[in-house]
Amino acid sequence: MSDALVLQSTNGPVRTLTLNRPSSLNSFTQAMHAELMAALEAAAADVQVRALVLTGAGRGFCAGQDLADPAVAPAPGGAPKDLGDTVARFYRPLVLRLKTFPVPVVAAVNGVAAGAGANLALCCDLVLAARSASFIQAFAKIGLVPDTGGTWLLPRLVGRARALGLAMLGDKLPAEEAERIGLIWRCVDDASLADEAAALATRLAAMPVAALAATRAALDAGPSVSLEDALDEEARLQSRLGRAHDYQEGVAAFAARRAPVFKDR
Ligand code: T3D
Repeated sequence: MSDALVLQSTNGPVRTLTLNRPSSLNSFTQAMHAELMAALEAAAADVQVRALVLTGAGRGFCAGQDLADPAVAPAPGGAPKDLGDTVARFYRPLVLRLKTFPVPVVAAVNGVAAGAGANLALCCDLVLAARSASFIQAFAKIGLVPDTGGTWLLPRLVGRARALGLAMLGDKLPAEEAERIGLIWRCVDDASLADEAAALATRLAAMPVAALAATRAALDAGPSVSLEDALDEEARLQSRLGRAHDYQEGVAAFAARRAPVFKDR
């Protein structure tokens, strides 16, 4: 057993990070935040890494904020903690790190994903979930709003009506239903989750990942920009990508009927 709160492993171009506080369903303490951010920065800086998998140890993916963490837990008789401070110091940078990650990020949701844990998964580019997994916007049950990007992510993913239903009721959404309503990419059998996530990440790693990261950014910006601005941004991105190695390689490989070897990042 490792004491690390975030386990790291590498298989070829795929780095896997595993949240490792299984006894409390991998809920976030400040120490786990620090380890996760350090692991993300290391993966982002390593040019050999071309895809990232984020998963959890044990029977849960992540139960959000550790509600027993003295940094946030209400102390009887004590002054209330400023939760906005925790959000600004830890969850905001985490979301922005994932949303600007240089390579594709796959969430392999192995079990329950609640509160910030649910939205952490939904921040990832492609979300695979085990059939037994579930997603819970647990915030309303403890008098909070969805954070970790939830207010931004949910309506974009499933529309306002479903976003409000999920956020206000805080019900457990089974993985199959999450796939059906478009909250996640796919739900797979529990026994094949790790293999499916590895295969998906390996496939993404062989693709032009710089273009995939730009695709994520453009799609995320899409709903809040005009059609004219979206078209301008597409032109800017094609200008940049069209001058890069991967486009030249992709076209050359197409013409030569061979597999391309992409390397931009
Ligand atoms: O606070 C701020 O800084 C603002 C930011 C907030 C972000 C947030 O994430 S707020 C939302 C926090 N999360 C929750 O409210 C979820 C709380 N957990 C649950 O509702 C349930 O545990 C689950 C539905 C996720 C799973 O239920 P179940 O029955 O499968 O498991 P369990 O028995 O409840 O939990 C197993 C253990 O994990 C248990 O510990 P024990 O009794 O075996 O020693 C439980 O206390 C612990 N655990 C689960 N979630 C948390 C947790 N411990 C600390 N914090 C948790 N969030």
